[in-house]
Amino acid sequence: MERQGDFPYASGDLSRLLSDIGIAAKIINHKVNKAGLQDILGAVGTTNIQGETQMKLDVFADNALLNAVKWGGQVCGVGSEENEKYTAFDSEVNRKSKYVMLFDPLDGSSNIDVNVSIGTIFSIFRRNSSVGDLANINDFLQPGDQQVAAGYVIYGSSTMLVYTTGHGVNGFTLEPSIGEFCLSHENMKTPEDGKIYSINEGNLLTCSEGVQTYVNWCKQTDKKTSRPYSGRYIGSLVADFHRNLIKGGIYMYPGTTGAPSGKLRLMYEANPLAFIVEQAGGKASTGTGRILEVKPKDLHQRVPLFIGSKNMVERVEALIAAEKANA
Ligand code: P6P
Repeated sequence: MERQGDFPYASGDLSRLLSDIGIAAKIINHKVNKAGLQDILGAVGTTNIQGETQMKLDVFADNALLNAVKWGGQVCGVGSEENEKYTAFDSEVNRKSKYVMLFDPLDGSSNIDVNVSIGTIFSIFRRNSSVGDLANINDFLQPGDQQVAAGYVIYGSSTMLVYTTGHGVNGFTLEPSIGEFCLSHENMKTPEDGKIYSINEGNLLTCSEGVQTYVNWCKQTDKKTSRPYSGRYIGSLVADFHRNLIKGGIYMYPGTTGAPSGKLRLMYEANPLAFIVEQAGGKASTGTGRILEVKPKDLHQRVPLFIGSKNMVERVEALIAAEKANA
């Protein structure tokens, strides 16, 4: 609310949309936190005493987000990792709204069973189609530098909502006793350098030479200095990203010989985190270009991702460029 003044033409719609997302985050958090009790409360796929079917948590999270922003009335449509097609909301209120949202409702959900932190990632664009019309695919397939807001929720030792509207990054921690997100990390900045590299080294030999050179450089023991870098890889993008954002570091999911575009999705993983990291002074690259300038062709397209401390991303970009020059 305080930052609304940053937007001369703000009518409060974006503030209300962010508040709707906060409501969904609280609903998801409540469910995720008792995931371990799922067996006691009815295994996924069974019906509980109300006759409701126990659904997979990522489907639950998808429904929670979709319904929160649909009934909040601030978006005309959503694109989700969970659904092949985008959803255009056909009510009079939704058709008159000016935003669309894309999201990964519960990234890293395979980690729920082992109690590892997971997250929700969201990205908000101004619609291209006319107010009053149904949303169409062109409202969604916009380059990341057109985002008006982006953020994530991390369900970890505490539950945090971190987002940007293009005027810096702020982190809010859920205070369960009052059920509100309280500002806990104002104007977050990521260190220009760090000592943490995050990559699935099981894929390393299928990555480009430039990436292999960078990772081996991180691991080399230099007699004159202490242990150079630490490898930290949780296997949950939001958790790895959040740690590196605060401590400094680089997260890499490069292309491989088997998957040249890597694994992560542009529209609802790379773009929102790239907007956040740039606003925090970091960098986000495909390895050869800025993530936020990638022209999307498909709602679910994948993209190689190198994201985090500016100097670390620039170093791996230089090694990739050198490899290409020598090729
Ligand atoms: P891998 C989770 O499935 C995810 O999308 C990210 O959260 C995570 O960083 C990555 O995939 C892990 O992938 O191939 O290393 O298991």
